[in-house]
Amino acid sequence: MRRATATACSNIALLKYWGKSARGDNLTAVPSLSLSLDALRTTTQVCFDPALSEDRVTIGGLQELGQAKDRVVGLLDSVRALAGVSTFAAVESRNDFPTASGLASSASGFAALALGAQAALGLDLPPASVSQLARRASASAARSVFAGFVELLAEAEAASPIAAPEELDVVMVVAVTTLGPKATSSTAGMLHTQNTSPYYPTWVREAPKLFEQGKRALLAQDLEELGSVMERSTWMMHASMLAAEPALCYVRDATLRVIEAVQALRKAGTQAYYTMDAGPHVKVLALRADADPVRAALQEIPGIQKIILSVPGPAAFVVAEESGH
Ligand code: 2P0
Repeated sequence: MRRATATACSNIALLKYWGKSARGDNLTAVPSLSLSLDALRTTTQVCFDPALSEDRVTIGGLQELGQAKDRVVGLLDSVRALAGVSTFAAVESRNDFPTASGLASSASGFAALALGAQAALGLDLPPASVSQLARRASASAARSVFAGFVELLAEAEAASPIAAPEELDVVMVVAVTTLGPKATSSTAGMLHTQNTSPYYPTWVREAPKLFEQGKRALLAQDLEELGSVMERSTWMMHASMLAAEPALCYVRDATLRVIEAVQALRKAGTQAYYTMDAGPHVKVLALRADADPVRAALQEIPGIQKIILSVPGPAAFVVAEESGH
């Protein structure tokens, strides 16, 4: 029996990825830049056990079957091929935040799985190789292998870190608007956008410019410029979905109320900027010193279930490794 446990933080894209490359292999069509979040973590134990007759997968104690399980098995197969073994594994994964609801649980989940699975088989792969394994399962997971601010270039095999967590003294204030799983997964939503939205080619043309502009702002520690580019990246991505047939709209009324509150904060002199992913929640980037007033402004909004505050997070890490009987 060979077992390892790994933890990875979720990440939120400041400059978004939406769409796959025509080259296949789950390569992304556009570059993205993310922030790993300390407060949103997945911990995954992978146990390769000769007594098993198939892979077993649980998330939060519930057994996964069908497509969700197949994605995990695909990653396990890649790791088994690298290690030259055929032993089945039991995978137990836990999130400390809502699963599959637009809080990037697939990012932290597949990063923790990739790191844990290869550690269990004693591969000791470099982070770039772990990132590549994670990306092939879920592109945003490539970024969760690394700490702080991370880029995944268009059609890149792996992500890479571009700035340490302390580069900007920021906090992400996550306003959770609804609990429960989302209606359309990211994978399905982006394929639908790609196949039916006349705005999608424009998104693919514009996203790299936003990426360059946002990355420059980050490296210049210019939060105002980074925040403004982040909001444009969010809206351009959502515009491409809204123009799909039928329209794909993740935004809800509570989402818009949070955006208005952030705009009001800004008008009153607080640096705060919003972003949304494939879900109704709003993530607000602000200076760490303003975390409490931003939280106070958001938690009174009708429809807000919960506020999660997070500072920039560390790289994925192995918690425990064990081999024996
Ligand atoms: C991102 N999202 O850059 C974008 C912004 C959601 C909106 O990456 O199909 O779960 O598994 O590669 O990585 C969510 O998509 O999709 C995502 P797959 P993934 O964070």
